[in-house]
Amino acid sequence: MRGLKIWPIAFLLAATVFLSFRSKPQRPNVIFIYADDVGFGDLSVYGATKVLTPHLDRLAKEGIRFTNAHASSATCTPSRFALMTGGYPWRQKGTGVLPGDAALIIPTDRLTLPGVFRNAGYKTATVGKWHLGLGESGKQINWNKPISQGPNEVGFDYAYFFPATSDRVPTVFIEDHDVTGLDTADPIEVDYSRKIGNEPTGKENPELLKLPASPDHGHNNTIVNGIGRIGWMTGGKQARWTDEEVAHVFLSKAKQFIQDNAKNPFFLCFSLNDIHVPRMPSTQFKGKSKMGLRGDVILQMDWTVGEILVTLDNLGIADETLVIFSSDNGPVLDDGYADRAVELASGHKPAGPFRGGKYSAFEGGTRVPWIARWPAGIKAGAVSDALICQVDLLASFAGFLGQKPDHADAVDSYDVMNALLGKSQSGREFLVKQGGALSLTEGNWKYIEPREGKAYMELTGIETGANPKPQLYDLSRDQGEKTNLAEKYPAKVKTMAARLEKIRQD
Ligand code: NG6
Ligand code: CA
Repeated sequence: MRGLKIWPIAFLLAATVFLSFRSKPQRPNVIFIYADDVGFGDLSVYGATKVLTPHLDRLAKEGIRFTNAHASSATCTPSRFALMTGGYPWRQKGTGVLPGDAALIIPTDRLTLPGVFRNAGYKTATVGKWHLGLGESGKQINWNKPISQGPNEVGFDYAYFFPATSDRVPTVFIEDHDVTGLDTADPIEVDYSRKIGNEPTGKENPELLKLPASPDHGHNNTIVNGIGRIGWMTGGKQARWTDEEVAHVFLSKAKQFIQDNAKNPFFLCFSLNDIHVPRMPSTQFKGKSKMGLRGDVILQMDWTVGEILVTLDNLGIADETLVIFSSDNGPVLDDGYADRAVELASGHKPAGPFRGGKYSAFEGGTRVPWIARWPAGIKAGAVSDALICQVDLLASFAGFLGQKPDHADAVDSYDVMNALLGKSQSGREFLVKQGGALSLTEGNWKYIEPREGKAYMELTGIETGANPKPQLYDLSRDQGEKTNLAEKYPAKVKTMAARLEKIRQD
């Protein structure tokens, strides 16, 4: 008799232990791989057929793939600002694409995404592109001394990065506060307003270029490694990078950080240079795609992701590591260099089914790939159409790690962790995005506010979404934003315009 009574109790106990083990939020390592300018249609798992991305396809197969995920803006700096701060970038002045000598735009007293992880006892690092400014505002950066403010001052224990974009000077790597490999006898100077020194420029010596600039784009200042850059620099010859090596250098630093922290929780923001211009793949990938240099760097980017996955496998930490892959803005074919991306695309649709691309208020500007894998926490092979945005990572991880940030610390960030982990199909209820004009997405509806300006940028071949009249699209029937319903539904336009205005005032 007694024995029989014990069984249900033992079962209950075992079930409780099992359930509490399952539901107890474990603390995975988190690697956020942030690709540059990769469009919704650039990965085979999102429908690309002219270029294949087997490693990202594997990531999706072993994790969850999102179809309604967004960068907050259609260019890099503002998207990164939102990712880091949990706030819409347009609330703060000076958050547009920064030159290479800009001051740090993230206030050092603000809660940041790496700060959330640091508060939870994680080791944090950023490796790759930075593009959020360095040093104090109003002070010129002295590249030859430790640089006072940067990633380390906004939450990263370790940082290995380049200051802006690979098409902007200075073309050097920085480790924490110092330019790496700098010969102090050859100091670096940088200027964005006028030519300094007497090194050749793309404008004066186009015959020296191995990758010519597209006409009129302006990538024709100082030539480094046979490529004209935006901005002028002198000195630092020994420290200058070789473009063909950038992906490998960043990967080796990312791997090192992972290895060094395999036994403790870590957060790594791995911010790839690929597939931004100048597209200069390593020898390993040159000519390996059928789409020219842009295709080659897609292969290189995919391989990089694969290398991270192999590193996790080798260290035996794949199960307890959440890997997220996304992109900072939509795609562009011609972004300033004559790399034949347009001509060789031959039917490839970098933005997939969406209109516009990088710089645009249409979906192509901000709707980006988003894949997440966490074997211990995400069901493999899921696809989700929950509305999520990179601005949400701050509140989502804060909640997940048991923190409650003040509203002011994460104004626009929502805890959508259940959606991120595939536990719920509903994400945000609404989202404001920036691509020149601001837009408001609410359920199936998207409203783009009126904006004067060019509807089409000839240089990049991109529709900007600018229109002096309001635009309203029903994304459930018209994901390509072809039919403007604003005149048909004036009341809807009115409520959405008013809501956008209210959010702007928040
Ligand atoms: C633009 C550059 C473009 C790219 C972009 C930033 C010109 C004409 N174009 O101003 O080449 O560097 O800035 O890209 O200079 S982003 O991905 O970092 O936002
Ligand atoms: Ca970008």
